[in-house]
Amino acid sequence: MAVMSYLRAEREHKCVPSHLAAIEDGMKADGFTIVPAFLDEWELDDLRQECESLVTAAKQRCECGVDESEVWITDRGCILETVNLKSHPEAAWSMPAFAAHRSTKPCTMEGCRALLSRRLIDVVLSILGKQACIFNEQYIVKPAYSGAASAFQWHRDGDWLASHDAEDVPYISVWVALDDITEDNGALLVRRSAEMTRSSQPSAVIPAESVTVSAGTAVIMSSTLWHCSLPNNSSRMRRAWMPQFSAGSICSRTSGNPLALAVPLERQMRRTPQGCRAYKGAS
Ligand SMILES: O=C(O)CCC(=O)C(=O)O
Repeated sequence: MAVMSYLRAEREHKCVPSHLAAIEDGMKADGFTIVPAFLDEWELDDLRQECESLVTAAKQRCECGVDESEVWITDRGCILETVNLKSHPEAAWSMPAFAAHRSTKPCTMEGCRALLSRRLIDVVLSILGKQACIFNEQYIVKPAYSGAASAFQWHRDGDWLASHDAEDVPYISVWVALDDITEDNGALLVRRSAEMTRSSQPSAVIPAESVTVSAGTAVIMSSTLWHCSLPNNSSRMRRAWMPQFSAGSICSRTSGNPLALAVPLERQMRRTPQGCRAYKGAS
């Protein structure tokens, strides 16, 4: 497996160019890269706390306070999103509006800081180029003993593009384990393939590999990577954090409007919905 050693540039939390190059090479060769110890202990703790806050808030909203089974989490696909675009539409394209909303309860300033860390931004810009945007962010929470209800079937994250008449913009998912991941609690399975491979079925020829990693490890996946995840059969909740980034805004071919978040990462791209430019190929 393309496990690479990852040494953080001290203090500044920047990735040094050789690490960025190794991450990019892994993406090109296999469609994914594993980055051990991507989060430090403080970020891990901050994101776990934010995850708990989102679980509590979602539980209150669905009025299932007396429901101890946590079936309500699997009923919503085990996904908890950080941003509510219905109440904060401007957070979809404006970095200041996004950061303000993203830092407010049930989210936290510390969680927002982890998302906008120089280290993560450097990795994203090096893979996707200067027009990269945040286009989604979610936690994936598999309750204890949730079995098959918490398994994810084989899919590519970019499968929805065609069904939503969306422009074909490359994007990546930065899946980060918030708990130690085993085959018993919901490991990812991947079928490595070159980043640009677009076969419509998971190839039976390419073996599925399980990704068992420690908390804090990132698995950076291309939107074309076939992957799934196993059920959580353990006695503890299994959590992951997964911000997603696109190489430009992902717009409807019909309306031209962005279909998800399109928050530019580079300061000079942070303008207006129009200023957040559509993807025009590698920058
Ligand atoms: O965390 C998991 O179990 C899988 C998440 C996933 O595959 C996805 O959200 O696309």
